[in-house]
Amino acid sequence: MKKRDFLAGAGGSLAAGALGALAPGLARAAAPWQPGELAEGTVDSATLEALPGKVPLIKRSYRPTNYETPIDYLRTAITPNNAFFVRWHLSGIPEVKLRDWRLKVGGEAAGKALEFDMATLRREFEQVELVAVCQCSGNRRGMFQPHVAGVEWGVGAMGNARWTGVRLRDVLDKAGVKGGAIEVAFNGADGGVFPATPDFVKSIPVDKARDEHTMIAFEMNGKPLPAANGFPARLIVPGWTGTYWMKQLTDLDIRTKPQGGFWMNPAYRVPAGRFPKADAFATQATPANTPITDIVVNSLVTSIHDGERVHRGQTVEVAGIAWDGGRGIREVQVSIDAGRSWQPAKLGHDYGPYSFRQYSYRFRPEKEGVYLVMVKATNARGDTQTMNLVHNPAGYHHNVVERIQVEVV
Ligand SMILES: Nc1nc2c(c(=O)[nH]1)N[C@H]1C(S)=C(S)[C@@H](COP(=O)(O)O)O[C@H]1N2
Ligand SMILES: [Mo]
Repeated sequence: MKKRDFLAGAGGSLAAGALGALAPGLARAAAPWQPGELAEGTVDSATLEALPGKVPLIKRSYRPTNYETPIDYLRTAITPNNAFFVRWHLSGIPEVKLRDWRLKVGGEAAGKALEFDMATLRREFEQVELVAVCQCSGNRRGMFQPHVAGVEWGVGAMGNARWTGVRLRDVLDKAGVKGGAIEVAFNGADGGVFPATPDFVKSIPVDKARDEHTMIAFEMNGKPLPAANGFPARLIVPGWTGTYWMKQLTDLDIRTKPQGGFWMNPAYRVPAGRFPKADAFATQATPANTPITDIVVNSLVTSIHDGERVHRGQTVEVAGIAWDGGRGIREVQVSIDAGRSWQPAKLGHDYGPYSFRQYSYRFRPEKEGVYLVMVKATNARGDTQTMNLVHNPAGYHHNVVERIQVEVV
């Protein structure tokens, strides 16, 4: 089947969905620069396509909708709404109308069941704001060697935004959290198109749910959430990977038992002991593995690409962003000699520990030749990026120090 036919067909069968109406007039272009570590087929099959209200993003899959942010939009500390990446697991994504939308709170460990519409949610609880990174667990999966199965993301399955909403804790406390509560589970309005597809339901430990920074957001950078990013409300689970950031949030379930289901286990697991110092998720951990929790410290170079050519005596700027799971970035170091020596980069404005932090470092190569540039971020706890990939079956936590060749002529 040719790509045109595929898009036309998918558009037809999805016509009722908010994102389904996008197929007919999709703007398409060749994809921009992508990391050299991606498989050739992955780079070749990626095109730029504009979802409604979005600039052209790198399409990784159409159904479900998985679109990656091009590196050009990751130069700023805050990612624009119209360039923010889009990740859905299931293909049944309804168009949620604000007037029909309700948030239900209940469960065995809830004092009582409650239901909110948007006006009540906004009125009854204090509004809070937080700048925080949403990064897909599988960001950079496409760069794994050997290859692992899943969406073949490059470096742009992430974004940073200022979120406005209410504290999840305040909403839970209104219902009442009983002593036996161990997890809070949540569901969104989306579903599978086949009954056999497991619904996307996730949970977090009750302590993380009651953390003062965990929130139900209805605004992103001062605007209502885009449909593709979860209108009208989504969870913000600062420091933890995107899988917990439930979009089109409809249900909160205060639980006395661990949440089951495919998306809690076997999905979204990391092998026990391979990654040091992660936030615990004790009610879900097994001897073999544990749910992925906080984001590992990482950085991205956005000013130059591998294979860049410059002239002798020209100033080269090594700039980009660094982030982690909420300890905050303490230092970004740059090497221009393949890791033999390291210099500190200048850090940009501090938007708080859950945010991207910009950095920049300048040098002027006087000699011709190939300079191997590396960037390494360290967080406030002293965690730093790895020099070699820590392999794991699902392709998570890729935070290998980038190696960028700059040819000086
Ligand atoms: N309802 C719903 N929420 C969801 C998902 C989903 O498939 N359905 N995917 C999650 C995952 S894995 C990620 S990485 C983030 C992506 O958020 P974004 O699409 O706003 O970038 O949404 C999360 N919330
Ligand atoms: Mo994700």
